[in-house]
Amino acid sequence: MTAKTVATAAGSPRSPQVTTSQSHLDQRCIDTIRTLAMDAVQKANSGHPGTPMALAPVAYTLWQRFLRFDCSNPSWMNRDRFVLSNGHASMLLYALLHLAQVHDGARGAPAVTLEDIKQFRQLGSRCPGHPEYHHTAGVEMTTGPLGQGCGASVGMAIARRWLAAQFNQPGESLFDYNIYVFCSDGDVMEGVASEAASLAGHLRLANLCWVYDNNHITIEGDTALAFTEDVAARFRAYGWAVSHIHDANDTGALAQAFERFHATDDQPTLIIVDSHIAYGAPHKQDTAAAHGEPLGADEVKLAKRAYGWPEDAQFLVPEGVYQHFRTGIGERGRRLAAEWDRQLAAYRDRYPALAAQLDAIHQGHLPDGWDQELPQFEPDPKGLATRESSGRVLNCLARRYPWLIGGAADLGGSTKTPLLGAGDFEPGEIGRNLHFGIREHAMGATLNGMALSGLRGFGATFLIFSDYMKASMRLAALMSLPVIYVFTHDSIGLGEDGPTHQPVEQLIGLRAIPGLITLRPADANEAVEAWRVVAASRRPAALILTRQGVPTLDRQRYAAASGVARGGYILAEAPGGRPDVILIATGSELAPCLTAQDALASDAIAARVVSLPSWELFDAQDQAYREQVLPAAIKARVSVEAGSTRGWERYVGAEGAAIGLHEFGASAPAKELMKHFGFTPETIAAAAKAQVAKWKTT
Ligand SMILES: Cc1ncc(C[n+]2csc(CCOP(=O)(O)OP(=O)(O)O)c2C)c(N)n1
Repeated sequence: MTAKTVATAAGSPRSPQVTTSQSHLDQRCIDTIRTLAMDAVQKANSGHPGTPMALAPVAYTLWQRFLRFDCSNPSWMNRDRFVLSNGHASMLLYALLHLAQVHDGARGAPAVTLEDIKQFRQLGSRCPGHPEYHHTAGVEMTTGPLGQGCGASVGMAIARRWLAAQFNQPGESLFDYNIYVFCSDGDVMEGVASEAASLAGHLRLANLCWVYDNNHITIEGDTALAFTEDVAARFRAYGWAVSHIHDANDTGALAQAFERFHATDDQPTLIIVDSHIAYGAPHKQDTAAAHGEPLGADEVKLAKRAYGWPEDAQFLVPEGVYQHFRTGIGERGRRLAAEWDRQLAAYRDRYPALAAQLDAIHQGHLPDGWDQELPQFEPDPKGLATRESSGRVLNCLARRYPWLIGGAADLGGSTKTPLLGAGDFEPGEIGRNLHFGIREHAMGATLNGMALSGLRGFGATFLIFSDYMKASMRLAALMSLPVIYVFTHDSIGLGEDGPTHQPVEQLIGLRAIPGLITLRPADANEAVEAWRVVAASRRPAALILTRQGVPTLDRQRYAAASGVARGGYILAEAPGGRPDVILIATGSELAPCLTAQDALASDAIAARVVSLPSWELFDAQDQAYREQVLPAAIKARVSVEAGSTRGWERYVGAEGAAIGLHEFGASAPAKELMKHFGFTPETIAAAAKAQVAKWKTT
């Protein structure tokens, strides 16, 4: 080992004289990461150079010496996970993926080429502005919204613990991987990370290690502007083990901190690393200017000079660098993965049923016979709440779906989501009922991490509180993760809790998220079908369920609930099969439409009733089917949904009638509220008559 001093060129008073102690080759690798990041940001004329420059030695130490990651197979199941929660430092990750020569098996090509790095942030490059899951092999998740990587990592740690409990056998430890997260001041400030850290501490997730880049700089300047708490004390209070490394370039001390993490088996670890943003850049180091903008050509040269780098060389990967990565992380990962493959082969012989489950998890398949126990509900005018029928269906499904695990944000009883007899997931117990506590945002983020680890996670709360977890839901949709959200108490129909709890704009907000499926079943059998759709889907889905009872419709009289799979279907054809008007509803508003249909019939108006539980699924049907359900020629239309009417014009037309809410609800018994706000057969029938009259005269 040689000691190396890096002095910044211009001798700015803020520039530290940092002594490093690593071999010459190690230093060359570290500086390659730094200069690739600087050059890429400079060429793109946008991006964040400062943090990759600061964290290069930390990332290098972790990857080169500790990370168990097979660069030739980045989806190896027992790999350590590396999450860059401060996703704006994406060039740090891209440089690592490139230098470690991570291979994208699906494309049969390197995950990141030097050309990709030169095309940083350009259309089609494997190096987009922030790391994107599915887009670049080796990127464990999409990050950018600060805090989300931290939050998801807790789900990854939960999943790892669950996988180990489910699959490891005496002498056969298939799962023992760790989850490493790099995070910044912004991550540590965000509420979602704080919620998640609290949960991780409670659960004693010892396989989780966050590395906090304590550089004291955010966009607006020094963190002293807004962030003066004692982070170490906070994390200790959460139940974390905390180390503090005072110099990001001290790779020896960093290695010791990672070793301490490995030796800790009863709590998560936070390693606080003091670093200098834009390390080595004489005028930008330790300033917010190193954030979110290129250093400038002159400053890049000066920083290179400080590293002892050829000043005019760009995108330089000096001799020996690739080879050094190959003999470090490359060989270690390949050897470990090969050993694991041999272990798995023996495991297949001894535990074929478990091995089949593992394959299904890895490939994202459903277990055989997953839907065999799904129930059917008898017609019942009194019926039951869809949260109740959903809970029963969920339990039937879970019996056949061992890796379906989840819980609620302290509303298990109200959302009917506990898996009976499946045990709790707690420090001393590894069951399938998670208790997220009152931490909706962490729940959303955690579910992402679980899904990224192959588990089928569900999370439940009241629909109104979906707002708290929206950022994580958006990321789930962006990553196409099959997370399941169970949102109950879905309208003013929840009654006396009043406007603070009564969703109005939530449904249309969720429907606006690209890729998310929303499903608002109208009765118990639609709830069965909704769960069937959700289980088979590879996209995130939200079930929107009532608190109050709804009748279980007689499917001899009305169409089969299997129509739910198409998003919308003709539930009750108009008398004579020639509708004068179409009534369209979701959830609890469907039954009043059926009553209105009867009332209209006695006034010689033929109404068709369409159940439209999922806009997304219906919109995905072919034109012929949509035309069959909602024929363009029938312009008299009424939609009924106890939520915002925004968007319903898509189905009723600009001149159709949309019965919904234009204000927050009120505190009163549900039945009174439904009447007060106009969700009665009488108002529906009146609106239908007005529509019929309107379209007759125009
Ligand atoms: C939730 C969220 N809010 C705001 C931003 C915009 N943003 C990007 S980086 C950043 C702060 C950067 O400071 P820090 O987290 O300390 O990162 P570092 O300076 O160490 O790179 C902000 C506010 C974001 N990405 N995510």
